[in-house]
Amino acid sequence: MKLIIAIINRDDANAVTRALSKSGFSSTRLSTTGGFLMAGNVTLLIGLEESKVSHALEVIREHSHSRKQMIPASTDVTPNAYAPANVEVTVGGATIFVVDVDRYEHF
Ligand code: 2BA
Repeated sequence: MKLIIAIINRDDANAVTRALSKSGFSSTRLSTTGGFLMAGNVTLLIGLEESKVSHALEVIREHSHSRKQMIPASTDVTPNAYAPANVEVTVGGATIFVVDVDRYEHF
């Protein structure tokens, strides 16, 4: 058995979870925060058979879209300094980890 940990954009979360459910995958949705942008995102936990991992990843990929976001080039605020220019970062899509599950119990 495998566990997919999928960090996805908050704006895609409903579409992804709906599509997963429609395809027969159970998922648990956690509200999370990215450590870099400190913006809300969503982490999905999906337990499944190894043979179904590719299908689940395809469903997630289909409904996750990367976005460009502007952030300050520096967070240092130095008195009398020019305001830092913004830089563009590309926020995925989805960040996915697939891990082995040693044991699964469901009571
Ligand atoms: P954040 O940590 O808020 O990162 C948002 C986006 O900021 C990243 O998009 C990336 O484009 C940029 N970024 C992150 N760290 C950076 C750095 N040190 N320097 C410059 N730019 C940086 P994604 O890579 O698509 O990541 C989206 C979210 O996925 C992340 O939100 C984080 O919550 C999660 N994530 C990404 N990689 C991860 C990893 N290796 N382990 C755990 N979570 C991860």
